[in-house]
Amino acid sequence: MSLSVEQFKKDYKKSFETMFVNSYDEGSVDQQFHALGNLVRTYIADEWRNARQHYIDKKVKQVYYFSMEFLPGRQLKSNLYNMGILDTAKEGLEELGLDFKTIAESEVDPGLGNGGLGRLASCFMDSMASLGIPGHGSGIRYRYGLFQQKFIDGYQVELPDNWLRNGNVWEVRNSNDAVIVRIGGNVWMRPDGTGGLEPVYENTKNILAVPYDIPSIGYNNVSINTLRLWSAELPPEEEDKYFSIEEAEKIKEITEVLYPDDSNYEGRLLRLKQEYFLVSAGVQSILRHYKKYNLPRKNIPDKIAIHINDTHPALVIPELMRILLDEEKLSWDKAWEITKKTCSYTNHTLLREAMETWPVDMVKELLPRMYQIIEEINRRHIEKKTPLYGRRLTNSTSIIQNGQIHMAHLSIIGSHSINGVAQLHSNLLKDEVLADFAEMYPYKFNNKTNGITQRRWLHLANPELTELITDNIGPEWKTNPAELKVLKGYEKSDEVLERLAEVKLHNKQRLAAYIQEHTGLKVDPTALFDVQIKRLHAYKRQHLQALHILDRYLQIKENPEIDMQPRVFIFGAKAAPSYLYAKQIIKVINAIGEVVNNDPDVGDKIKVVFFENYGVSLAEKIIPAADISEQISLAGKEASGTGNMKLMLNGALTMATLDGANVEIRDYVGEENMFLFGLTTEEVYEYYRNGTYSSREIYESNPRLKRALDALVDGTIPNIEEEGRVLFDSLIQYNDEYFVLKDFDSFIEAQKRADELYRDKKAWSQKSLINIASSGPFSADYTIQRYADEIWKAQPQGELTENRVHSFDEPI
Ligand code: 26V
Repeated sequence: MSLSVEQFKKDYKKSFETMFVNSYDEGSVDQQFHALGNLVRTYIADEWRNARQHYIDKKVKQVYYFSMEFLPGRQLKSNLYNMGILDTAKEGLEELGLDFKTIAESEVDPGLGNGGLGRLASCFMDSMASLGIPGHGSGIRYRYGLFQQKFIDGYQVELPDNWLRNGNVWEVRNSNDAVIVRIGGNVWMRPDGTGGLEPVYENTKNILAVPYDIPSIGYNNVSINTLRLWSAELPPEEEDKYFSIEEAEKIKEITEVLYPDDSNYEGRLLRLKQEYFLVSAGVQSILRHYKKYNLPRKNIPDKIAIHINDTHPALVIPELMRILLDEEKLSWDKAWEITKKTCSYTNHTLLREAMETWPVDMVKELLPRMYQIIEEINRRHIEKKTPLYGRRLTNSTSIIQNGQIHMAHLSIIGSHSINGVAQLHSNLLKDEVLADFAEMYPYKFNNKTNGITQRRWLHLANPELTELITDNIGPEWKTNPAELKVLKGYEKSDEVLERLAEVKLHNKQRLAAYIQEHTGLKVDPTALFDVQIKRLHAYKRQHLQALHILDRYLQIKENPEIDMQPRVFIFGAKAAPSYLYAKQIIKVINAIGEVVNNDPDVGDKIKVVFFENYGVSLAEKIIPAADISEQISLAGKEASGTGNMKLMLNGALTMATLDGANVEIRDYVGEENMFLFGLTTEEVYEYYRNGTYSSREIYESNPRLKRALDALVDGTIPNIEEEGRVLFDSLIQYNDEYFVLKDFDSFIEAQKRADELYRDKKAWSQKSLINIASSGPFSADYTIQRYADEIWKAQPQGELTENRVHSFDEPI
């Protein structure tokens, strides 16, 4: 939008004064933030309404992205930026004597997700709006987000995340669109008088699902989509039925808190309630909206695409069937055809323990009608497939096995597409984990490599680098990310390389100041910043990095005069509260930090910083300052990774195994511009097959590694008697599930190459430049374009995107 600074100032004052009945210069920072957020809302109100109306008028196909998690990050800056008025607002506020930075940082960061899966959903929201694709999010408005992490004595402690304390300026409560979700009770079928059957529900619990709508504003266009988050409430007409407060509390409990585990599936009743609550509210609301199109029901798949983000919302499939059968009175075959054509599913994990299954008894009791429908889907699957594929394949693909409902099986059978999130991951799904399904439904399997929004992760997080790029190659890359490759032409320009090094140094200085302010630790901004930021999990191998640090420390102790490239090891990671081993790794790393940070022999050679409460906002500060990006999971375990893409985009060099999207990063950037090490997926699978791995043998034959491992248990690092021992035993006694010992030598060797390269400032900057220049293909805009073309068949809305400067050519 076009807006003068003068007009903005006038509008801001008015917004503040009507909201707080006070002069604009007398408010708190929080009030300033709310006045500004409110103003943004009024600015976009018409466009938001227009976009919604446009979709209805033109009867366009709309995408609904169902996800139990969204991690949008702070939205003020990103909204202003996408609207094209960020600089105007900054200038206006400054002229009013207000500090934009302070205001922006006062915004809470909604932690409605665990990690990669939730952040991906939010990057996708940004890309859908920016491409003008009618695509909405459907999620849960958790009263409490992911816990706030603190360290006490080096141990993780979890505190509740009361993110709604001061309200949420971006949301609109749409009570008009509330729907009822029924759980529990009994259901039986009776003749409906027209020759069919209808379900009769008895003693159900009725829950009011109230949507809170948040705008998702496109970049440089007038396309505004909706993130609809559902909240559970007591239905007003039933208030007197729930005579006890506990009953009422039980209802609200459904949307009370996000489950903080992202790897270990646990069949908790409340989680199942959450999943059905999201699904039922979302599907009802979509079909209600569809009625506005006045089209026959058979056209649903032409106008609606429902995407299932991992299996968590897989009940979409039986819920859509329920409505089509019970309420719309369609035949099974017609309903099934519509459901399959409407739904698509993304798998996000290769870990067996993260695959969702629900006990039959639990589903029967909580969701009796869902169970009947799932059972019938399963029965028909077996009936139809047995003659075609035989018993073995039919059994292994069936939805109900040994009293458990396999949600991935339901998702594949009930949708027309299943994709993985990086090429390697998609191949492993097809060839290993879900091979039986791939044999039955080869046409359903496809890959959609993840992507990230460069707007948040570069334009906004790293304005200096953004300026450098634009100064040299012009602004075209901002709307056409493949254009970033033009930067490669500057590989030999001393001027550009020096400026790039300077920008990195500035970002590191800012991060160093932040570290000092928040941890009291002083770090040298000219040291190499080595960054590992992601959830804490054994397969991600933060403990491999811990052993690396110990190895360096022991070298220094042996020879305090040693010439060693100074490094700052930076970690950010939350462990699931119930994941004891992950918490023990946190304690061990903190304990190592305590020793090395305070040992005068070490000085600046090693510093260890473990940030508390890692999340989107911290990532925005750390990523622009990274020299090395640690992507060191055991090959074959990380589905994709997206932090790897963000760090590369900001000029970090990747230290990586050939896992997830690292493989594609290698393909684009070239292996000479990163540090590869470790076992390949094939080698890992080979070990699984022949069972010959012996970590003890490695321990006993590798004195350098032995020394680092022994330091966990010999008192070198105090205060980890228990944690050090657990870690040690897991790696030696219990044969090192994630092959940490096997990869240690090649990791250390790759780190040495990094040190050597870092000494040659120019060579490092060259590689950094090539990394930035090669990261265009990882724009989520491309990923979304592929989802839209190949899975959803959804069209960008030209009328809403005419401001756009460029079309999105595919990267080569
Ligand atoms: C799993 C579970 C398991 C049951 C309990 C609750 C719960 C909650 C979340 C999850 C999600 C696990 C899957 C996940 O986050 N995968 C990550 O997805 C990223 C985006 O595709 C990808 O980059 C990461 O490699 C992958 O680990």
